[in-house]
Amino acid sequence: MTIHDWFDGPYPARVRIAIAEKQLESRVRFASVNLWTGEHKTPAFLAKNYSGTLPVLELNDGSLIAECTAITEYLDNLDGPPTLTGTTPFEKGTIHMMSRRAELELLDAISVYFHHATPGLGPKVELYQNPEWGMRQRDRAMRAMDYFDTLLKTRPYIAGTAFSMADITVIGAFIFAAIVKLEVPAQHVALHAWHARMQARPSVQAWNRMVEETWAAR
Ligand code: GTS
Repeated sequence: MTIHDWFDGPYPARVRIAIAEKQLESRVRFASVNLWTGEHKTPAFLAKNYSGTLPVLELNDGSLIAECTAITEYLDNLDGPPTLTGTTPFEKGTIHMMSRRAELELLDAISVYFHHATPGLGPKVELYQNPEWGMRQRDRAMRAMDYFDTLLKTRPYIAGTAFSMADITVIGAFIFAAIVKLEVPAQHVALHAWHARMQARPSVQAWNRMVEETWAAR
């Protein structure tokens, strides 16, 4: 399997963390697509993913799966535990709901803020920007931080009692928040405590290490 991605991207991080959680590293190779030069918008890449976004999973027979949640579901169904997308119908539904909520309200909102209200990937890639829309999404993300903080006062993980894809989505949001220097307010104690626990996971530590080492080697 090949993952087409960019090493320190927050969305690619979601899939890389899922791969590490599932211990599938030996079955995957990574092919770099340079976001900063707009390689993800070239005809060759758009033929792999109509949306022109990373990451994309390419199977050995050439089949393609885009979208982090879809890729994570595929990987999760390859092998045994840990389960990232749930086992029972209720778990599956709840994890899907919470991951989608984390995307819509938090991660995607931060991404829109980045692309519309900051220089984003630069003028060659950001062909249309709407700063007002970007700032609204920034506010939306800040409201979502409050929501997830309240939620985590009552449960250890985003979707309930077990680590799941929904946690990985919020981890991706923290990664993007750090890139755009959007601070998670200190008063969100439960959210910060959850994040500290996530940072201790070997999958997240491996991602942090990989990013540091890649930057150091550049
Ligand atoms: N819904 C998609 C998914 O879940 O895979 C969103 C993917 C996405 O936005 N990926 C970013 C991207 O391609 C990668 S990164 O920002 O995390 O590095 N952005 C480039 C662009 O031009 O939107």
